[in-house]
Amino acid sequence: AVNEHKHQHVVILAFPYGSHAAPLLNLVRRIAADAPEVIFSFFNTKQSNESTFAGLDQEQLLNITPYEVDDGLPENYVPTNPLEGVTYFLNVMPANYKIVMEEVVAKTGRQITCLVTDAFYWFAADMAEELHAKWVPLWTAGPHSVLAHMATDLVREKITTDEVHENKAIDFIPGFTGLKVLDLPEGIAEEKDSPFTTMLHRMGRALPRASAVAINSFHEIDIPTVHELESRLHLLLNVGPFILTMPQSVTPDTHGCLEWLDKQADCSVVYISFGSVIVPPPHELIALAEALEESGHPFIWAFKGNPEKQLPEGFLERTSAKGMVVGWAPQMQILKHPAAGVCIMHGGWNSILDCIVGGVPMISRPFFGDQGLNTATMEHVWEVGVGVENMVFTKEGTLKSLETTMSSEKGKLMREKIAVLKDLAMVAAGPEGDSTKNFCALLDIVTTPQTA
Ligand code: U2F
Repeated sequence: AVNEHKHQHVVILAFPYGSHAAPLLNLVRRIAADAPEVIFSFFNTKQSNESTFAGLDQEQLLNITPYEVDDGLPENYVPTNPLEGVTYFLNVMPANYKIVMEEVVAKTGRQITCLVTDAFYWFAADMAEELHAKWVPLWTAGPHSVLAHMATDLVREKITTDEVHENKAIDFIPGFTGLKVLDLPEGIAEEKDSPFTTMLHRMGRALPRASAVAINSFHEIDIPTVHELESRLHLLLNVGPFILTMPQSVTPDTHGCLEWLDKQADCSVVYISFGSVIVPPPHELIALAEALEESGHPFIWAFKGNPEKQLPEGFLERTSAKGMVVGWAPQMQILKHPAAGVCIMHGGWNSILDCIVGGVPMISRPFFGDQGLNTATMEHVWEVGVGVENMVFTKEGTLKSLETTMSSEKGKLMREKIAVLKDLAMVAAGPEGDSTKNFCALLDIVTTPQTA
């Protein structure tokens, strides 16, 4: 295919918030390594590029060049939280991309032959058509949430406003048995006037136009859902879990978590993390800390913020022999350690996959987007964890969830069930596995010319 590659120019459009740009870059790095003659232009905001490309030198980047797009923020404006900039960004796209794309085509002298984008970018369907290029979106989350967005019109047709309030079961989408209307991401069952939910609705309608849709998941995770997606798309390519299939940047263990885990009993440690954007509200942090202290389980807490200020007075001192409160932690390594017992989390898709690959049951407190659906799926469909009582941390509710997952017969079953998912993930990512074969198909689609 080397000759065919000579004229190919793949443009990547990343979404610069949460855990979106990094997995996309990891996917592109693996494709680029196998297609040295193709050029890859990676478009993202300055800020997100800085963290996404941190620690990678040109040798590792090969034929990938990062470019900056406007983030839409007013001059000298500093957002107070990581998600505040999203609305500004959504307002300037896709125009911000178009400007830079034209410049890069002029600079490189190569027409764009394929757009690899975050799946959010519905507008790429039209862009690709105008360019006579292919469109390959990456859905960075799970199969249920993307199917829910694709089924938005169907959900609104089937479910009345009263039924939304009654939290009706969703019995008309394959793979959704056990799930209810209120588990769906906001803005699906009832239209919501927000740029974010409008984007996701448009995405759901646009994805069937893609040459192929890549997803950070594996075929066997949920066969009915995967089959339904396959029937709605030209081609669905499960190429995950990325932690097993794509190059990863290593998180250094600066606090010595792994050495500390070596001294703990098997399945005894509670690991706590809420991903890259969420900080639970103050009273919930306190309730969670109190529950942890009372439960007596050893723990590692990857804490975003200032633990001295935000945790109960004296908590750090009292628990210093039992627990570690650290900043950014080597999450996957921790969850793979035999001492890991349960993961308290927010239902973020990457963390769900980390738990599956680590074989560790979950306690989830979802906040937004796909997190509620991910939580309900892991609890009611896969039965590998629980959502916290009423979906907020209280001391009593958290103690109950810890008891269920760490000490009950039900918890043991959860551990067995997640071990089965883990094995399926390992097989999928292995040499003969589905995700490996799908990656080859993806590589071919992205790097060869459009036929007809
Ligand atoms: C958004 O997710 P988040 O970034 O909030 O959360 P995750 O999908 O769970 O990803 C967190 C990643 O950060 C890693 C961890 C995951 O790969 O291993 N990590 C770490 O290495 N050390 C730490 O101390 C803490 C985390 C969004 F909010 C979700 O709703 C979506 O499901 C998700 C995917 O689209 O993106």
